[in-house]
This record gives sequence, C-alpha cells and structure tokens, in this order.
Amino acid sequence: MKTIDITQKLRKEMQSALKADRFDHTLGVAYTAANMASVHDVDVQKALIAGFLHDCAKNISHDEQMQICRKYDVEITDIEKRNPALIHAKAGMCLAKHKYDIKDQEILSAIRWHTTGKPDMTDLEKIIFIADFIEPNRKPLEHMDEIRKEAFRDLNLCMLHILRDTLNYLDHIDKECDPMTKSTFDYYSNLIG
Ligand code: DGI
Ligand code: FE
Ligand code: FE
Repeated sequence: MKTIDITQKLRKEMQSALKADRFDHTLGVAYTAANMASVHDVDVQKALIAGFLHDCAKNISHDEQMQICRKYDVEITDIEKRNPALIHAKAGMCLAKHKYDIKDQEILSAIRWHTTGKPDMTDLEKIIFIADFIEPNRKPLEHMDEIRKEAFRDLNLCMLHILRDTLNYLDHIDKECDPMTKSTFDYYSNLIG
C-alpha cells in the first residue's frame, strides 16, 4: 500500500475508534506534527502516522487498556495504576503494532512516550510530544504563543518549556508526577543549562 493510502486508512480507522472531540484533537496533532517534521527535516509520513495513532487507545476503558498491555507483556507501573490516564500511551503502542500493523519502531516509540516523554528522545518522538501539546484545538494555556513558536525553532527548548509548565501544573492540581516526566524535565534542563 502506498504511504498516502496508509495515512488515509488510519485516519478513517481513528474516526470510528475515537469520540468526535478526540478525533479532532488527533487530526490537529497529525497535521501539526507533519508541519513540524518538514521544518525539522524529519520524515513527514512517519509524523502523520504517529500523530494519527498517538491516542488510538484513549477512548477504551482503563480496564481494557490494562488488559491490552497484559496481553502483550507490557508492564504497568504502580504510578500508572494510581493514575490510569497515563496507560493509554503503552496501550496505544500495543494497538499500533498489533491492530494497526505498524512495524516502524520509531513510530511505535513516539506513541509509547508521547505522554511523559523520556530522556534523549529522537526528533520524531519530540515532535509528537510537542504537537500533542500545541495542536490548534488545545485550550490556550499560559505561554502557549511562545511554546508554539519554539516548536518550529528549537525542539529541545520547547520540550523544556512544556515539561516545566506540566510539572508546575501537576503540582498545582496536586497530581503525582510520573518519575519519567521528572527525568525528562531533568534531562532537557541539563542539556540546555
Ligand atoms: O492524551 P492527551 O489528553 O492528548 O494528552 P497526554 O497524552 O499528554 O495525556 C494527558 C493526561 O496525562 C492528562 O490526564 C495528564 C496526564 N499526565 C501527563 N503527565 C503526567 C500525567 N499524570 C500524572 N499523574 N503524572 C504525570 O507525570
Ligand atoms: Fe495522549
Ligand atoms: Fe493526544
């Protein structure tokens, strides 16, 4: 199948798998990621595919998301059990691989890490993480104008900015921070200095 057919097929599959507002968000992420990819010399088709699939498990119940992870031997941490909104990244990677037949490890990894990030990400991983935050349907958070500009200028600086705001936000709403979110922040903080 040609790449254009694959992306159109995934788009249709997401339209039926997701609720209307989540599908709108998904389109926003896919097209934002594609534009960022062309600016940062990353494969545009991979960015589109990862964008379309990044939240593919989002409208499945948390119980079923856990079962999907168990089925494919992907471990769920205690913090994920306490904060099940985190699990859709791992469940999404499983579905991308086994249901939507994605073999590209870089795409699978971008889906896997789109919620917490991780230290030393590839440009594609950073693009999906950032596009998820800045896509046009997102509520305009504080610093959004600046973060949107950074997304097209400096991926590492943009990662740091988003992670700093996310840690502050989690603290503000008294939610437990995943150790990986904190490690990702520390990594980009040290990198930029
Ligand atoms: O799936 P989206 O809504 O598009 O965005 P996302 O994949 O970034 O997931 C957002 C959810 O994940 C939201 O409920 C906040 C939560 N989240 C992200 N990082 C952390 C976190 N929740 C906790 N408890 N700790 C984190 O470090
Ligand atoms: Fe998500
Ligand atoms: Fe998302």
